[in-house]
Amino acid sequence: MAAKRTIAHLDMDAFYFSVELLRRPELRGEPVIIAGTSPRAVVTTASYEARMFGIGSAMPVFQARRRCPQAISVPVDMAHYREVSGRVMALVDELDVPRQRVSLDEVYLDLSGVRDPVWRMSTLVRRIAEAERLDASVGIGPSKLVAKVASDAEKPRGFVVLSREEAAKRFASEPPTLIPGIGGRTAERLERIGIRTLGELQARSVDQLRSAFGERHGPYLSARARFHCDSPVAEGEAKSRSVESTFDRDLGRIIEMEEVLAHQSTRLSEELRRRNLAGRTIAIKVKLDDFTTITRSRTVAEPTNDAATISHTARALLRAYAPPRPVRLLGVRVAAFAAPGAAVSQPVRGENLSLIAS
Ligand code: TTP
Ligand code: MG
Repeated sequence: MAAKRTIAHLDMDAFYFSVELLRRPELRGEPVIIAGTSPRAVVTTASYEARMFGIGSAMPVFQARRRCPQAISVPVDMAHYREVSGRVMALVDELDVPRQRVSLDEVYLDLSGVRDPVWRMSTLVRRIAEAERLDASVGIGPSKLVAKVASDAEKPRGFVVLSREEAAKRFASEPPTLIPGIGGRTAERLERIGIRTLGELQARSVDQLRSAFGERHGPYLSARARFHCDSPVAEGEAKSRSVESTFDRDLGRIIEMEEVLAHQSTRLSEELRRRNLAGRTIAIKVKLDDFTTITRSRTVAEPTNDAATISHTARALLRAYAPPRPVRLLGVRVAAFAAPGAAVSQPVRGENLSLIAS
């Protein structure tokens, strides 16, 4: 059995919004969305006041406006958020423990063997508050999974410490999608066999899940539901890179879509080359006008970062899928990177032809 681990997950509260608030204090207490300005922009984050209207990340701005017409819209300023994030991460680094930054506002720390991890983390939160005037939530547990879910459980300014068993019990009535790694599609399939909560998933035998979900996925679901997780806190480079864009108007013709994919493939290729990365899996993402989102992927023989190969594969995937409705978003991704290059991961989430690492 592996040695007992102590993992913390730190996640800044309403990060982009809180950063904006510092230079625009008049926004305090207001429903605010941070979003792009194109007609098809989506909300990157919302103030907690705006969230009370049911507004959340990734919601199209027009929909957010419908729910809360008085919401104040603030444009996204990535450069600024990146700078603030850098300073927060510098404070994290002062702890001098292994850490894995997963996005601008989210980081795992491996505090195994460190004395008084709870005190260390509360000190860190206080330092961030003093130095940057920003709040964060923390989860602490025996794994990344427990830590992540715990950090989310009492936001904002949450501080939740749980053992695996406590987590399994505490979140038993939550939907399976609470667990990172269990997405909407899996949840639908679970529901079809009568599983609506983590508790119900925990109660099923591995054998039953194996027959419903297969040799690998079945046991995985069973273990995740009971908060088993042994993935390391490792500052690897990003596992994939992608480019995607939401259009100002839906695309109906395949030829237009192919043009977009070709352009995206070129950008992605440049980005991969710059970072000395090449991957074997090429994928497309398509969002239809009814918001149905699909991804299709293909694995090629050799790791590639070649624009023509990426573009060719993306086009083939698009043709094979043959979007049944107008398309509002297209994206291309390259994953399954080969040799670990000298790449530095810089996760960016956003919209409108953004480069994304995950
Ligand atoms: P989150 O940590 O998911 O959200 P948050 O920090 O805004 O709010 P919370 O208090 O619930 O943690 O994401 C961090 C930042 O990443 C967020 O401020 C904006 C950005 N982001 C996007 O750009 N697109 C997205 O879909 C999400 C979820 C986040
Ligand atoms: Mg956050």
